Amino acid sequence: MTTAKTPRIDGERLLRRLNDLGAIGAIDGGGCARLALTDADKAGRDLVCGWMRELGLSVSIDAIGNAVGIRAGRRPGPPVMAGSHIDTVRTGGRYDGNLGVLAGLEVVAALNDAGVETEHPLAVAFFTNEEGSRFAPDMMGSLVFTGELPLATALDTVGIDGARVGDELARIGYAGDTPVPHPAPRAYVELHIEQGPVLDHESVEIGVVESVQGISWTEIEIGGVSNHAGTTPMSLRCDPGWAAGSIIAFVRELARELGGSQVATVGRIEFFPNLINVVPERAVLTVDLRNTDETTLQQAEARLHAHLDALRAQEKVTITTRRLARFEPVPFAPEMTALIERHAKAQGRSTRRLPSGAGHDAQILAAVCPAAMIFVPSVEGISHNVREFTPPDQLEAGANVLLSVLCELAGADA
Ligand code: HGY
Ligand code: MN
Ligand code: MN
Repeated sequence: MTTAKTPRIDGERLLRRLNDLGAIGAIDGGGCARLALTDADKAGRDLVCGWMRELGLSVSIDAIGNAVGIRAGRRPGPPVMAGSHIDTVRTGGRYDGNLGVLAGLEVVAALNDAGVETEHPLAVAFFTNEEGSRFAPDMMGSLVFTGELPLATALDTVGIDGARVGDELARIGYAGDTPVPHPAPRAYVELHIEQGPVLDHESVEIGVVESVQGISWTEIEIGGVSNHAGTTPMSLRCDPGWAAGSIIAFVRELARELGGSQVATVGRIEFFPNLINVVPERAVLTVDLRNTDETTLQQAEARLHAHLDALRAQEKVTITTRRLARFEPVPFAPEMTALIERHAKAQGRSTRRLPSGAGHDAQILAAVCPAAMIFVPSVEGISHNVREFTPPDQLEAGANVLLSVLCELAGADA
């Protein structure tokens, strides 16, 4: 009987995998573009599922394309799960999501190398379409995994390019046969970059995530009268372009006025016919509102809709809205945040508790099992940008906290 050694994270191996995955859908500036269910996403999925199999995991793909690799424990039963996502935004970095999945695989590799068994099964997962930027809502795969979003609704979702989730999933070969929703994992832990400036500015090594802030995504379509840019007097215009600009300015001012954690973003805007000498007939834009406090987030939504009412009256435009995503703030269980903090401190890491400004699959899993997140710093808080960066030693530090937390939760050999 070989005696188990102490499992160790191999930072070089983790970095190699991050770079190999980052090379798929690589774009100028060192980032990657792997929008959900595109060919690049497929290529990333194929690579990661290959690594899962090389590590001896039994891999299943479910009906929405979530991939789960399981390492058997001494006892059967619900696994302790690590995971995140490998889809990216169009101008993504190498770490958002990818780190949580590949650090989970690195934990498995470390346990394999050390010959360490666990009492409970260990799972590593990546969830479909966490970003939500091609197909809303975000966290789509984990919402279906937990049963919060019906599979049929997800499969019938049409994206910003007119594609349908179910068709794209079949096209890339990831419409799996594992049924959804899944039985709840025993626990879920997600290592992720902070994507904000706090840890980096305060030179703190590990973020203990206490909650994820509320998210409100709305698509706004404004209809007006297309007209000649040169001949139409300003007093006769019914201009969706101007109305869109008014909304953009309004949400910025609203966030400043509400203060605190309130943020507001117009990230996507389209004009039709989008020509220099034509007053637009139609404008479509999205508003992303977030706040750690649900009541204030609802106030922000109400203020936005009141502004739309004023625009309808003033500019005589038609305005319709479509809710793309809505999540209330999610607190993580105190015993899970305490667990993360204890392991990070035991490894001599500086820690700080903080909310997450970004949405994550962990907030969805928290509805069905004890869930937690470990943050590592993002240099200058940059993310959803090819310049996203976390130094290798900080990636390794995060993976080591993940290793010891998972070992405790899964009952690894001492
Ligand atoms: O939008 C978000 O917070 C995440 O990146 N899906
Ligand atoms: Mn992410
Ligand atoms: Mn993201």
